[in-house]
Amino acid sequence: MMQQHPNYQIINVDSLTYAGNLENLKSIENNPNYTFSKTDITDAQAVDTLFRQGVDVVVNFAAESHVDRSILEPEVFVKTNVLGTQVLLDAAKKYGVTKFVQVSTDEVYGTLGETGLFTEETPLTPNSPYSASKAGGDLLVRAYHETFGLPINITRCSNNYGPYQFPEKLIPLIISRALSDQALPIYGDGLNIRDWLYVEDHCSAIDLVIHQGRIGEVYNIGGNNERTNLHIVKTILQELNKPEALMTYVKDRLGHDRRYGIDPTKITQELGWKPKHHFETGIKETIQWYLNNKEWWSRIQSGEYQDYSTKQYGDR
Ligand code: TDX
Repeated sequence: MMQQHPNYQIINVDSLTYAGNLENLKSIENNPNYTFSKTDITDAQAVDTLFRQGVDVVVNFAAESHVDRSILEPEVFVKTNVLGTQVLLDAAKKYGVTKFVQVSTDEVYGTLGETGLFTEETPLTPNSPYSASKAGGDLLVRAYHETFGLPINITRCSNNYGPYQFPEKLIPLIISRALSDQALPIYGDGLNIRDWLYVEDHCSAIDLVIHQGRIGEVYNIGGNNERTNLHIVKTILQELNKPEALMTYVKDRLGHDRRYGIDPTKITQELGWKPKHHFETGIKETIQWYLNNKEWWSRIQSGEYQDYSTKQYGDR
């Protein structure tokens, strides 16, 4: 956003949970158009103070996002993803904004069989506490548009990948564990399918929705890159020259969605969005980034993340 719109004043609101990391923002921290605020979006008073400065556009990226964590501990997901969204909506309604963009996920649509794709009309049938909490937030956003006329858009993207992704998500988890010669946990039969999107392509879509999205509309974002988890893991192992023997089949995730696939026709035709990154090159660039930034993810692998990792994978 700062590169594309150098005149915009950006306020970055983050409560810095286990997944937040100010190190990721070093390159912009001294930019006069950028402010950071360590604020929890469930803190209505703090959010009100932020809005009092005058805010034109809200993009709600703030969320608890990891499905496995939501199975272990659903409460914080409801607090941040539902109540936090409501606090932001109330502030947006009170002070007035030109656009409120809710960044959501294809997971609110549930799971697909072997055929078909999620469109914006697919009914919401979330299967995990995480996706249910995101669907709850989305429905509140929709309701604030219908009831109060708040100018909103909702975006629903497929699985993101790229640099700086927290190493609990499949791709950075597999890269970092393979580099440390640790077992690579494959849930179930490894044949679940996800539709992968390079993070900057997701960002360019959000930029378009902010500026050109028709008020009240939902936009699905996906780059037609469906891959099985096994394909992803084997690609990474091949790139890193590590043995497939590291792959370890473990108990399946509870309620594990079988397949996600996005139909991006609406955003492509209405807003002219096109992803720039092909999966085959994007994944190689991503692997290279993790190879070049071992210090970044090694630091993350210690501490709080490690406690969770112990519960999840039985590491010491
Ligand atoms: O260790 C693992 N082994 C494994 O087989 C992990 C962490 C995951 N998996 C599987 C589960 C999924 O089928 O890989 C697939 C991807 O898993 P995640 O990286 O946890 O992503 P997913 O559950 O698909 O959700 C992600 O994409 C949609 C994000 O975490 C969500 O926030 C987003 O909404």
